[in-house]
Amino acid sequence: MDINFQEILNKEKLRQNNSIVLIASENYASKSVREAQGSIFTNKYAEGYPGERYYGGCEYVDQIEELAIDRAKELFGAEHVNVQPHSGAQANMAVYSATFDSQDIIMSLPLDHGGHLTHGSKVNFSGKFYNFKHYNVDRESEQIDYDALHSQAKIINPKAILSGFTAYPREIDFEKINFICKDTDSLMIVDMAHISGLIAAKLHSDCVKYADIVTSTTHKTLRGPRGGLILSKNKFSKKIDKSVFPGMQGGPMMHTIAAKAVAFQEASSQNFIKYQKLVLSNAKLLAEKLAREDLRIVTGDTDTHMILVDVSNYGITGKFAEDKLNNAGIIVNRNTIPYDTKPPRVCSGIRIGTAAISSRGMDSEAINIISECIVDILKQRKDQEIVKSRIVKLAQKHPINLD
Ligand code: DSN
Repeated sequence: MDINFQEILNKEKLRQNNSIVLIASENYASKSVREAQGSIFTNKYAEGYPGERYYGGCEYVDQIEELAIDRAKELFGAEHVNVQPHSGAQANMAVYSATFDSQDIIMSLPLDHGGHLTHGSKVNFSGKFYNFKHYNVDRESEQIDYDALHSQAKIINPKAILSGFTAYPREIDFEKINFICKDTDSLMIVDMAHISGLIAAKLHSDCVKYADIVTSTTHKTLRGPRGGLILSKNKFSKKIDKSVFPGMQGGPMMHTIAAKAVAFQEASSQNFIKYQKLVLSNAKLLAEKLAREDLRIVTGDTDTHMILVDVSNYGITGKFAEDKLNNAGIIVNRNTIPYDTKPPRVCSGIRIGTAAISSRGMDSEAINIISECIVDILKQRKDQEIVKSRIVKLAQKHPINLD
């Protein structure tokens, strides 16, 4: 046995079991998903696609990839699916390479308004190699102003409008975005990484039926293995497949594709819908409770798994809040809020998500405790160790199956 590995693994198990994860992009994959990901499919090279591989011995990996594709098509109602991207960032990279040249204008929400790093940030390949122009959220409502987006798109005349965000707590009106894209003759591209579980459960406006191309991760609200996914209309299928392989990647991770197949099956169950309803009700309740304690909820509310909290009312920064909460066993990440006056490493906000705690079966009773503990720490009105022991007790009452 590798003692060093085992020791570190045990410490991580303890950390996961005894803390409360409120990172909006994290979740707990099921034992079946983890077994598939740890399976012997990890041993197999399979460059190419089912039936067209560049290696022998691919008869069963072909079956597993086809199973994953068919299940994703069924789950999301997609015409074409590529399950090979190693991550959401690589899915986006493959889509841009398939669709744009360096001059084409792509409209997106910038990182500091809730977009993702790969949506044109200057420090990322997307901003370095592609011509992104940004739209912003409205200063007052802190939400997408669809009329303003429409007017801006008419002036800019983009090749594509990218929506789907990383720190945006409200429902996105994909029907409206589709209308704007049609009216301005732009491609509609959606990165649904954060909300794919809600969309699979039909608890968020659907983007797959409207968009030309949709990218996603598979591990956030969708609760699968860490990985990427591309869904598209049939007319983009050849370009996208070619862009993923051989364009951007070599051998697909067949063990992860196997785990995606398992996760898509899980996400099509009634239990998954029940779970996503809990994710949403927990987020609403937590937002309400924090607002009652004078924490400002960005946009005033949430319609998703995510709450963006402006902590500046308490005279503290997002960084301070992240550190203090982390020390008490409550894991969040600092986040910029729209029109933030503080630099990104410091920020005025924290981002909170309820996907992981809901997977542990936590409900309103737990939310009461969590919100009290958050406020106890941020107001520095209770000793950190006292709060931490309350959090450990709560966490142990809702064990995660990590074996
Ligand atoms: N999508 C990012 C997040 O939301 O945490 C990670 O890339």
